[in-house]
Amino acid sequence: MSSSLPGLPTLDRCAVMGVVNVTPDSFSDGGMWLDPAKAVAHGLDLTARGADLVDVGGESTRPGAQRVTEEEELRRVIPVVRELAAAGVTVSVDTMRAAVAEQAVAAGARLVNDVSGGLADPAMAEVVAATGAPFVVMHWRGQSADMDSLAVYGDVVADVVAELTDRMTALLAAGVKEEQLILDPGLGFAKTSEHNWALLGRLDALTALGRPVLVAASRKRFLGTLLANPETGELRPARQRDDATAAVSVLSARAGAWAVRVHDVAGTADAVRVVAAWQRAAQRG
Ligand code: PMM
Repeated sequence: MSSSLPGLPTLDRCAVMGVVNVTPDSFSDGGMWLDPAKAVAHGLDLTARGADLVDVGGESTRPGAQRVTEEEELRRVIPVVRELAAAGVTVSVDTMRAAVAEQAVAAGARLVNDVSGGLADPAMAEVVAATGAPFVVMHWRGQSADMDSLAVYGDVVADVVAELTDRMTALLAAGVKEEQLILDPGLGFAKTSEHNWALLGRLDALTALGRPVLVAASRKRFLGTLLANPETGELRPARQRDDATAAVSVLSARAGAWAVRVHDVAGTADAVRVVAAWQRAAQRG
C-alpha cells in the first residue's frame, strides 16, 4: 500500500525497513553491530541492498530481556542515527524512551518506532506530537521480562484491534496527529505462534483501521517453530529463517502492509517488487 506519511518518501509498493540492532543481546544479531562504525557500515549496506528505511535500536526486546539504562541506550543509538542520516539514509529509531526519540529526531531520524506504542514512557506522546514525525504504534502489553505471561486473549484479532484503537485514541488526545500514526500487530510480543499466525491471517482487520501497517516477522521464533526439524523438534536457527521471512513479506505486501521490517533486506527487497509488478498487471487486467 502506498501511504503518505509526514517527512517520508511515498512509494508505489510496500516499503522495506532494514534492522540495525546496536545491542549485545538481540536474538538474531546480538553483538554484531554494537560497535558504532560497524553499525553505520551495516546500515549503509542494508540501504545498498534495497532498504527504504533503516531502523536503529539500542535495546533488545527479546522475551525475558532486561532493560538497559537510558544513558547507555543514548550512547549506542545517537551516533549511529546521526551518521546514517548525514549519509542520506531515511532513519527510524526503535525506542520506548521519549528522551531517546527526541534526541534521535534531533540527530536526523525521521520516524519513531516504539514497540510499546507510547505505553512504556508517559512522555513519549508529547515528544512525538512536538516532532510531528511518523510514529509506529505497536501492540504491546508489558515489558519483555514478563510478556510471556500476558499472552492471554479471548479473540486475539479482536483484542489487538481494540487495544490498538484505544492507543490511537489516547495518542490523538495527547496531541499526536492521525497522519503520524502507523500500526503494528507486535508479532511475538505477548503472543504465541498461534496468535502471530491469527494476526497475519487477518491483517485486513488492522488495515481496516485506516492507517499504514508495519509487519515485523523477521527471524522470529514462530518461524523457527514452523520450520523445526521434524525428527528432533529442534527449532530452525534464527539466521536460517530468512526465506520464510521473505515469504511473510510477500504475503504482507499483498495484504496491503505499508512496510515490512527485516534483517536480511535483499530477499525482501526483491519480493516486494514482485508483488507490486504482479498487482499492477492484475489491475491492468
Ligand atoms: N520487533 C523487534 C524489535 N522492534 N519494532 C516493531 N515496530 N515491531 C516489531 O515487531 C519489532 C520491533 C524484535 O526483533 P529484533 O530483536 O530482531 O529487532
